[in-house]
Amino acid sequence: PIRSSSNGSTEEEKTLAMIKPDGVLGNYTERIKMVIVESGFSIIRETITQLDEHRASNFYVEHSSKSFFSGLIKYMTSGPVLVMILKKENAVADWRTLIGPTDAQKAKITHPHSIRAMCGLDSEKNCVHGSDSLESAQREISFFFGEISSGDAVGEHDEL
Ligand code: IDP
Repeated sequence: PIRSSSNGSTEEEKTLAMIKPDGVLGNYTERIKMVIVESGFSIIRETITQLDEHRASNFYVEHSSKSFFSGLIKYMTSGPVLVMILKKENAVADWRTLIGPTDAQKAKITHPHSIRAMCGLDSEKNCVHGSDSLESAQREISFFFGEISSGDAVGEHDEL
């Protein structure tokens, strides 16, 4: 059950984080994980996987009509990705803040301490992914890890 809270700020949340192929191949994995832990997130699950065209297209289905879609799929299938479930209060929004804006070039100027500023290249090759809402987080966690994790607040007996 989801714990009730008046302002929502004390909810433990889970979000999906991904180090994209440029981040993995560029050897940023350990540095990014250090930032994650130092920022108060727990990495409760992780797996490394290689997306094929079908899975990448499914993951990014909301962008299938965009002009950048085919480039995005080519990029996302160009090497392995490291997928993690992160847990913390306000994990969804806080992870989005930590990764910075989509365009890594802009991130270097406006959010110089963000992860995308550290290891991203441009508006496509931006090194990391983060769920943009609780609903996306639940879908994306299920996408990679199955139905083990409903996104409900977790109690102390939760194995995750
Ligand atoms: P987000 O990852 O910051 O949430 P979205 O708009 O959901 O950004 O786009 C998903 C991914 O598609 C981005 O992370 C990036 O890799 C790619 N992308 C987004 N916009 C562009 C673009 O204008 N050109 C090329 N690739 C893009």
